[in-house]
Amino acid sequence: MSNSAAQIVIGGAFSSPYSLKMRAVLRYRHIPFRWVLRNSRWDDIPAAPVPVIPVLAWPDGAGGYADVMVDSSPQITRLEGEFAERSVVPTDPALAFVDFLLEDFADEWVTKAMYHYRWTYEPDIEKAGWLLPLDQNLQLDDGTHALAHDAIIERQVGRRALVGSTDANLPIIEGSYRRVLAILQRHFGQRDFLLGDRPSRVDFALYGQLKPMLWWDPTPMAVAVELAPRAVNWIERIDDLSWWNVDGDNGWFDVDQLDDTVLELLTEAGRTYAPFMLANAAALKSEADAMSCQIDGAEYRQGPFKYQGKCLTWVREQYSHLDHSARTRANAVLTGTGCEALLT
Ligand SMILES: N[C@@H](CCC(=O)N[C@@H](CS)C(=O)NCC(=O)O)C(=O)O
Repeated sequence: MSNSAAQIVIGGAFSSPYSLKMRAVLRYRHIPFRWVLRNSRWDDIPAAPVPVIPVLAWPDGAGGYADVMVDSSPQITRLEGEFAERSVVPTDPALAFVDFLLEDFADEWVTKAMYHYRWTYEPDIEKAGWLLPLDQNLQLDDGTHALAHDAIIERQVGRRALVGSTDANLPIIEGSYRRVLAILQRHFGQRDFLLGDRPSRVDFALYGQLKPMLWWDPTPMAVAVELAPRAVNWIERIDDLSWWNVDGDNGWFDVDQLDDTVLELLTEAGRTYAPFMLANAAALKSEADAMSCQIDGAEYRQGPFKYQGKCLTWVREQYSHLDHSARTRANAVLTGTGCEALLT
């Protein structure tokens, strides 16, 4: 298991929230792995079905790879099936469902703030423009580096509207970021993680999206230091939790005694992510050019996003697998948060 031939390889980038999320999961779980910078000279992982990062690759024992896969949430699920120790999935299926839902909120909604802050304000754009190309090649010559800076800025700024980062949506996205920070500041005044004395899927998903905002991009960093210094410190912890002690399957909170701050996070998901996901699914179904919904009394609008339609299906599938008792307990937590609208 510990020889390098058997190691899972993760292909990612320092600037990629989902890459950092998965690397943190592997570290915490004590799963032997090798990190490679995707598209660098060390990258020997074949093309994945979709050209996104992170890619996880399983060696075939003969110097190649038997399998490659993308998408962090199914990656976590697969690792749960292959490794038993230090699980990130709560043992109670009702709590596991709440965790799955909050993971998706971080992956699919909080990510909008991440992309928005990176590519909206000049200092963030310039920093990312100069640093991101170096992930793939530290020795890029100055001329090529300058061209890469211009090209990546043009491409990424041009994609802002695709994920909803428009001037019209700005108050909604930035307002949500500030509320999430305020909730986490209070939560981490009492606790080390969201759903137990151990981290779960939501901790890693939030970490992935927040890491760029709290540690990298100057504009959202300044907001975070002011509103949520505890969350800024928490990011450092989640990055490498290989030191965190776990006692078997113990350490999860009771789903019917979750902290008020966790309920507030669910309520934040209910007022933003839930209407977004529902309107997105409806727009995909009717093949409309745009989705729009009301968030906080204002109109939120963007083009429909196929992948997020799939995510809603996954959330509903997880819910449909709950037995009667687990469903009743999950419902008791979700009713009144706005998230229950996703499940009907
Ligand atoms: N749903 C995927 C998202 C992965 C993703 O969107 N990765 C981004 C970077 S963080 C990417 O590779 N985008 C492709 C591109 O920018 O060309 C996950 O959960 O891992």
